[in-house]
Amino acid sequence: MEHCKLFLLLIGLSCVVCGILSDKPRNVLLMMADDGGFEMGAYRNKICQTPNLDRLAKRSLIFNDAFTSVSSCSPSRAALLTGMPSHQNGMYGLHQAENHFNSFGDVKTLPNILSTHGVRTGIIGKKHVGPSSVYKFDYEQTEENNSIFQVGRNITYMKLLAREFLTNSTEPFFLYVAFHDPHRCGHTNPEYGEFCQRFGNGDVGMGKIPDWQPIYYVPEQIELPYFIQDTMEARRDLAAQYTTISRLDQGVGVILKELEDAGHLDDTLIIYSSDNGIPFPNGRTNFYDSGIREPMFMSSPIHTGRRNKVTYSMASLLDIVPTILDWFNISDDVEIDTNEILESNRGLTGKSLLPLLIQEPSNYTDEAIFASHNMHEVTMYYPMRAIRTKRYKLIHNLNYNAPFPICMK
Ligand SMILES: [Ca+2]
Repeated sequence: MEHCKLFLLLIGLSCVVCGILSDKPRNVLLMMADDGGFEMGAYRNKICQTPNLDRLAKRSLIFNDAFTSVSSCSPSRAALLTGMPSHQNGMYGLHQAENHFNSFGDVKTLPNILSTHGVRTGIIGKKHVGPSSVYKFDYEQTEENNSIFQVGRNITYMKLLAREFLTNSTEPFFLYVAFHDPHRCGHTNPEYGEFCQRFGNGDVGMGKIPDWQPIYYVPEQIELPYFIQDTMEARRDLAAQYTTISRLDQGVGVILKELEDAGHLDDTLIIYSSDNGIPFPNGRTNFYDSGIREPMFMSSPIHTGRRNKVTYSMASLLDIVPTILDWFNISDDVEIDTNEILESNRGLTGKSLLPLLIQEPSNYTDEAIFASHNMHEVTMYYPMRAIRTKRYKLIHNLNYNAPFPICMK
């Protein structure tokens, strides 16, 4: 009889384990900042107030050495969504307007792969990649059918869109929330301030975003990054950027609240990162660490053992596709480890990061990240390749006699 009880208990336990590991629906929420950096408490910035990001960090594995493979918006997002660097997916520069870059028409992308496996896909915010048939989401609320200010910076509107997507999802989902904050906007909309820090703040003519309580800073308060010159102009810029980060931070908070209210906080892998370095000299469009190192949190409802811990493993945004495919247990669509770049079976070069949620590697000597940059704006041709290990950094400037173009937007 005792044996029988033990047997039933074991069956029961194994079913519980099965239930946790495979039967429960699995979803993904990927949140990306636009030109965001390490201006948050979780990365030891003591001035910039980011309680929502800090709370997410506490339930996440925190990456110390995460890097983008290209420090430019469209190329970075194309690499993020294909798992392939620029020269493999074809997005050599910015997508919009006269720049007009697109990925190859036969590239397999995360939303298209997931759709064929019964995962509902959604994007809210800045898309900035094409062609649309290659990056096809089931639910799209982007700059292509909205104002980018509304879908990328109005966190109340973004919240309602997220609610619409989440309440209409009966199958597993992948929701990509691409904030436009804290990108600069002074070149297009100077009335909102250099970082759009006045958009929706309730002042006359600025409108009011109900879910945002702006936090203001004085230039003397700012914690200057090591690579930015200490001038009053730079401090004013950073003070404006910090205020915009309070909108990003509270946006992360309301999106996570929507996820929780929809009942999906405990079955969703949550990833937060940024597409490229902050928009300052030595930041965006550079391959120095200040241009390619990114914040990254990964929060799993299943792997909870390393929450609020730091990983020093080298990670790349190229690892996001393999990680999400691993999470959904999809492995048959994309060939791994091939250097072929001319055929439609271009392979993924990244790796799943899920094992890091369980255990830190015993050594990092084999780890490296790679970067490939050609342009930002179409007039900014300056090709670079880079390899970064724990110990060494190599940037190969292929056309080193050319002047280094400075990004104006
Ligand atoms: Ca960007």
